[in-house]
Amino acid sequence: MHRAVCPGSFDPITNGHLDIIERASKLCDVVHVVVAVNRNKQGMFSIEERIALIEETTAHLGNIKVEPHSGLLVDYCKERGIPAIIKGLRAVSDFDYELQMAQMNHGLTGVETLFVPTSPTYSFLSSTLVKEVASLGGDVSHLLPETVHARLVERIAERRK
Ligand code: COD
Repeated sequence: MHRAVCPGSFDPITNGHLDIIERASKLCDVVHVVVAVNRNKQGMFSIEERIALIEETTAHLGNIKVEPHSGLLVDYCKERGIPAIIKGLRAVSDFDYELQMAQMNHGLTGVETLFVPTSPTYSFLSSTLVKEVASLGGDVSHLLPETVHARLVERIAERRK
């Protein structure tokens, strides 16, 4: 496949995200990692910080383009002629919502969604859970790239001041 999009909030990028991006990068010439901008949701990291962390942790792959996008994901795809979205599926609980989004996106512009089953090591992993556990003092270092873990610990400490 020439190009595909891996979208998400990436607040922050986890080893689960990275696993999907790495696998997508083997299937495509270029993977567009799209950081969705949601003005109604205040994240732990700014969009610029999330992009910097993704760029840093995917630099070794050599075919990743990271961009922010506000608005419909299908518009991002359409404007660039990208035919497919690649998503990770963690569990049956992800499936209902992912299926709805995939069908909606296909109905809107014909863009396809391809699902990659998560590695069992990361099937329970989400950015939300990582932030909660880390905020309460739990060790999440094995679930994040080293640099992301360092930034998360720093950010939690800053917020406590
Ligand atoms: N293992 C495997 N895959 C994972 C894991 C894991 N542990 N964690 C996350 N992923 C993958 C999943 O594919 C997931 O969909 C993706 O990474 C992103 O995860 P998050 O948590 O960073 O991001 P979400 O779920 O908040 O992202 C939702 C989107 C931003 C993709 C979605 O809301 C969207 O497309 N928004 C754009 C606006 C739009 O077009 N809306 C209409 C949709 S029909």
